[in-house]
Amino acid sequence: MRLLVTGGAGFIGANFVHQTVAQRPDVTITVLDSLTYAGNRASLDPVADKIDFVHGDIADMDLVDELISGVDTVVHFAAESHNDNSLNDPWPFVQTNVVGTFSLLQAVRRYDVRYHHISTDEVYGDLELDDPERFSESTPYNPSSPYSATKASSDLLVRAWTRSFGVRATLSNCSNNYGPYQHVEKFIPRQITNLIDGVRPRLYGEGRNVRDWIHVDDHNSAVWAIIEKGRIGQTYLIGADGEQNNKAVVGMILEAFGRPADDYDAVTDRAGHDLRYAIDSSLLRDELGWTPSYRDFRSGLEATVQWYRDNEAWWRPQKATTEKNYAAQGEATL
Ligand code: NAD
Ligand code: TDX
Repeated sequence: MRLLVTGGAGFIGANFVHQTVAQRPDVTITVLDSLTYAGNRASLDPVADKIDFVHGDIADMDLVDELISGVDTVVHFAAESHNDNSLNDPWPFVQTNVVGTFSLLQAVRRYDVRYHHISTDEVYGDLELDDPERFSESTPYNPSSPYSATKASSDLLVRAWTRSFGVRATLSNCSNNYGPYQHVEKFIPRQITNLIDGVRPRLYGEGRNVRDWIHVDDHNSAVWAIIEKGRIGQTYLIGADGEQNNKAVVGMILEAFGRPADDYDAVTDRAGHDLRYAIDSSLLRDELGWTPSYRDFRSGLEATVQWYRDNEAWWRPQKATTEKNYAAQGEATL
């Protein structure tokens, strides 16, 4: 298989490339990534001699046309991915997530190339803490933030290109990922690297918000199951039954550093902050036989803490700028 991976220098994309190189020697990989602040060439160092890397933008339609004419399959990870940034400056989200996806869809349509679209559970909005229902493939779209609205828009483009033009696409909407190579702007790596620097974790509001955590390797094994066995036109929700509220997660990270569970700062809450995400992944499990490998969140989190301790050279260059941006966006201790 000749595979084009967009966003392969980002968190999930880089882990996908590592997993694919390790497990599928028959796959030839080209990564297309524009190396925004979130993209890092160093994340691909362990596989650098096994892949082709193209530095370019998914919205560059000539480049995308040329690359897609030479592959059988596209997996599309590239995106502007951080909610807080989308509140501060939504334009790059519209450009990359909507226009960039349009550019890829036009090319896969032209060359009849198989396409898998990576999306998020945030397209469904949020749930009450006591709602017995979780998100499923039939939950109506109801995005809250500019980030999730642009991801929802991109999903709808894929569905329309499949129905109207016969594009051979599948979609997946996954819950919150954790693991190695995640940018220090995101919740878990931010708190781990704060603690390495002797700074207290920063919890938005009261920390009641619930996220449904999944290890990045489990997300990526599900993506492969869908590429290989998924039904064309179908959406699959990916999740590993990992609901935790933010306060509990901060408590576990503090514990891994030998600190008391309440040794954090409560800071300004996120505008429009979604309360709870929760995924019902029955379709993926029943139809495609997928199951997650990481079943214990605490031990997966401890391994992630260790990865950031061992790989300071990878994250250090981003840390000061990231914290400066949070301060500039008005984050303050409550
Ligand atoms: P990330 O921000 O870590 O990485 C995004 C990558 O895309 C970076 O390497 C960046 O350089 C690249 N990129 C951005 N704009 C580009 C453009 N115009 N052209 C080419 N490359 C560009 O993001 P991530 O957390 O790895 O997320 C990957 C995908 O998974 C996204 O589509 C995101 O919506 C989705 N997703 C993420 C999560 C999560 O928890 N992180 C959960 C569900 C779905
Ligand atoms: O410092 C922080 N303190 C804090 O309490 C940060 C950065 C976040 N939070 C909270 C906000 C959320 O409730 O932690 C939770 C997780 O925050 P993020 O890591 O920013 O993730 P989230 O907004 O849930 O979105 C993530 O999961 C879905 C990814 O960033 C998205 O790309 C993905 O689609």
